Amino acid sequence: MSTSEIDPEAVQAQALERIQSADTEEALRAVEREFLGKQGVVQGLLARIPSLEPSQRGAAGKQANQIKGAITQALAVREAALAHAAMDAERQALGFDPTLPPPTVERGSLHPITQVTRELEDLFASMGYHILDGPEVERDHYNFEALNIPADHPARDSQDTFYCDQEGKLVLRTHTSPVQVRAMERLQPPFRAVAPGKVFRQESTDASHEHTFHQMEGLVVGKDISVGHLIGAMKTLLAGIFGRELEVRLRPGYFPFVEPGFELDARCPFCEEGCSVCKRTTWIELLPCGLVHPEVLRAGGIDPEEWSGFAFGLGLSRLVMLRYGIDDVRHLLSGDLRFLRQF
Ligand code: FA5
Repeated sequence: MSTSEIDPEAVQAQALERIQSADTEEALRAVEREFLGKQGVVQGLLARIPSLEPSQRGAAGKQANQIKGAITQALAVREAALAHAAMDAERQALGFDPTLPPPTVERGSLHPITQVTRELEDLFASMGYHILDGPEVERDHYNFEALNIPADHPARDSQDTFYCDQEGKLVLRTHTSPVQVRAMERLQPPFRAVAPGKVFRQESTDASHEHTFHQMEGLVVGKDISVGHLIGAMKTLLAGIFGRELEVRLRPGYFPFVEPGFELDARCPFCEEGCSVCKRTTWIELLPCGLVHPEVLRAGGIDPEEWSGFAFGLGLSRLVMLRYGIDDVRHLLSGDLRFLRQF
C-alpha cells in the first residue's frame, strides 16, 4: 500500500481490532512492531506529510500523533489484561483462592519461668547484682562439701540426689547454692550476685513438688552484713515482684550453709483475711535465707573475720505459680502447648 493511499481512520480501527484479538504477549509485540515500528504504518503516515499541501500538513501531523497515542494506550491496556488473565490461570492451576482469609501465623511466646527470671534479673541488675550461671551437672564438692554438708550429714537426705557417676563425685545439682561458692571463688568482695537456674531432686512429685524445678540463688558479701540487710533486700525483691511493699516475717530455718538460717514468709498479696493461695493463714512461705556460714566463706576463699554475707534461695517455680495462679507445678515443664499458649 503506498503511503498516499493510507486512510488514517482505517489504520486506527484496524490496529485496535488487531490489539483486541492478540491473545499472547508475542502477538501483541508483533502488532506493535507492525503499527508503531520504524517501518510501521504510523511512521508511513508521518512520512507522507511533507508531500501534502502545506495547508493540510498540520492537521495530518496531529491526526497521526493521535493515532499513535490511541494505539500505544490500547497496547498497554491489552498487555495488562493478558498479564491478569495469566495470573488467574496460574491461581486456578494451583487451586489458590485470593478471597480466602490468609493462614494464621503461629506466634511463640516466652515461657512463664523465662519471663519471671528476666524480670528478676532486670530488678537485681538495677541494684548492682551480677547475674551468674552455674553448671547443672555439679561436683559433689560445690553442691555439698563446700556448703558445709559433709558426706554423712543428715541434710543430704532432705535433698534426694541424682548421682551421675559410680563414685558419687558428680551430681545433678539439687539447689542453686553451689553457685555461692563458685561466685566467691571468682569475685572480689564486696559483691552481690544472683544465679537463676534449673535444679533436680529425686523425689515423688505432686502439685507442689517437681523433680526438676527452678530456683534463684542470691548472695551478698560485704562488711558487717546483718539480718537487717537481708530483710531490706527481700522487701525490695517482693515489691519488684508484686508491685507493692509486703510485710515479711522470719521463722527459724535450718540449712548447714547459713547461720542463723530463716524461712521468710510474706503477707499474702492476694487477700487480707485468708484465701486458698495462703491456705487461710494470710502468710505465704516464700524463701529460705540466712547469713552465710563462716565455713562456707572460708571454702570460697573469703576471710570470715573480715567479710560477712547473706544468701537466699528463691523457689522460682513456686513464685511463677503464685504470680500466674498456676495450681500444679508439674504444668510448668510438661511441654503441654495448651498450657504454654496461655502466656
Ligand atoms: C534450698 O534449696 C536451699 N539451697 C535454699 C537456701 C539458699 C537456704 C540460701 C539458705 C540460703 P529448699 O530445699 O527449702 O532450700 O528449697 C528452696 C525452695 O525451692 C523452696 O522454698 C521451694 O520454694 C522450692 N522447692 C523445693 N523443693 C521443690 C520441689 N520439689 N518442686 C518445686 N519447688 C521446690
